[in-house]
Amino acid sequence: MEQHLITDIVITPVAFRDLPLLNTVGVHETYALRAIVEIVTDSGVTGVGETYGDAPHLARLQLAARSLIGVDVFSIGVMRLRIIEALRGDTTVGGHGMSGMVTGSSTPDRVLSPFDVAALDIQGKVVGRPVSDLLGGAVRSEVAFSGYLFYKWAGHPGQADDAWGAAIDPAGIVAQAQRMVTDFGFSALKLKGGVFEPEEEVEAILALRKAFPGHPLRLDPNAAWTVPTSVRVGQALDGVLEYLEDPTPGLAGMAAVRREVPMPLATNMCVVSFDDVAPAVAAGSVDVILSDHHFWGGLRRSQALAGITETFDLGLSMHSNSHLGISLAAMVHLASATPNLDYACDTHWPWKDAAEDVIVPGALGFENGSVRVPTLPGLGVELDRDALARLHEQYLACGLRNRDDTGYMQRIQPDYELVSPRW
Ligand code: GKR
Ligand code: MG
Repeated sequence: MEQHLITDIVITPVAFRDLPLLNTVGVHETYALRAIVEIVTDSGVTGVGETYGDAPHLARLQLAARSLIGVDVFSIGVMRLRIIEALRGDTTVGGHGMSGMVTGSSTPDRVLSPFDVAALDIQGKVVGRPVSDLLGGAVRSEVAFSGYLFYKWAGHPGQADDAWGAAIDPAGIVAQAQRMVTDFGFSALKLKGGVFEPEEEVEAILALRKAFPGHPLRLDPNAAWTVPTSVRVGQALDGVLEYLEDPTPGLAGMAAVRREVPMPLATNMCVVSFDDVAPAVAAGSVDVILSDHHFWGGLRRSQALAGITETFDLGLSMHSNSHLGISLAAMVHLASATPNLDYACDTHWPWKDAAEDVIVPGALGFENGSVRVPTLPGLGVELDRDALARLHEQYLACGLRNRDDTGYMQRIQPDYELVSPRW
C-alpha cells in the first residue's frame, strides 16, 4: 500500500484589501488576514488549505504543523489526534478570526481545518478524483450562494470612495442588493444587521422584500438584541424572512425568542462546536445550524455535523467570513456533497477585489448566484505563487496582525462602545 507521508508544511500569512463593512462589533479594517497552508508529501504531491490569519492562530498552526510531519495524508484521524496532543499545552488566547463575535468554537477543530482540506486536496490528486468524490460524491453540480449585504461607509476614512459606495439606509441596501443580483445572479439575500436601530433594519428588510419579491431574505444582527427586541423584530417580519440569524446571545435567549417568533432561527454563534449541539437541541434554541468547515474541523467533520442536523431534523446552512479562493473551493466541494444542505450558502466573495487571490484565476466563477463544482482532481484550484508572494508582502506591509473590527471603529469614533446586546 502506497503511503503519502507529510514531509513539509508551509504556512503563509496573507492580507487582501477589504471594504468598510459594518457589523455590531465595529467595522472591517482595510485588509483581511488569512493563512495559506501547503502540505508537501514524500511522493512530491502538494495540497492547499486556507484559514484565519490572526497571530495566535498562526502560532497554533505552526505548533500543529510540526506534529504532522511523517503522517500519511490519508490518515486524517491520526492528524486530528496529533493536533489535539500538540495543542494540549497551548496557553495562547484569542485569534479566532471573528473579531470577538464567535469565541466558543473548538480550538483543535479550528486548527485541524486547513490541514484536513490540504490533505483531501492531496488525496484527490493521488486518486485522480475531485474532493467532492472523496466526501461521498456531489449530489449537485453547482452550489447556490446568497448575496451577503452589509451596511457600509462610502470608503475607508481618509481614502477615496470604493466602487460599492455607501449603504447606510434602506435605499442604500436595496441599491447594493441590486448590484449584487445583477453582477452575481444571487437568488437569496442576507443582511448583516446589528448596526442601526432594529426598526431601521426592519425597514431595510421590508424595502428588500418590495424590491425582490421572490428572493428568500435573512437578517443577522450577530446577537445584538435582547430577547424582547428580538421577539418584536421577529414578529414584525412575520412571513418576510426565510430565517432570522442569531438575534440574541446564548442558547437560553435563543430558545426564548424561538418560542415567540414565527420564522426559523439560525445560528453560527451559539452552536459552534460539537459540544454545543446537545444543549441546543435540549433547550430548543435553533432550527438551522450554519456549518463552517473553518471552525467545525474541516470537510469530514462538517459532514459529521450534517449527519447530526439530519438526525435531529434541524436545517443546515453555511456561514462565511472574508475569504479567498481556496476556501471557496472547499466550501463548494463540501456543499455539493452534503445532500441536506437546505439553503443557499453565505459568502463574502463579492466584497473581495477580484484581482486579489492566491489561486490561478478561472477555476471558480459565479453564474446565477451559483458556483460550478470543480471536477479536476483535488480541490481543482492551483496556487499562484506570484500572487501568494504579493499578498504575503501585503501582509508584512499592512501591519495588521489580528482582526480587530472594534479597535478600528474606536480609532475612527473614539466614543464607540462594544455592547452586547446593544438594543
Ligand atoms: O464579516 O462582519 C462580518 C460578519 O459579521 C462575520 O464576521 C460573521 O462571522 O458572517 C458572519 C456571520 O454570519 O455571523
Ligand atoms: Mg451569522
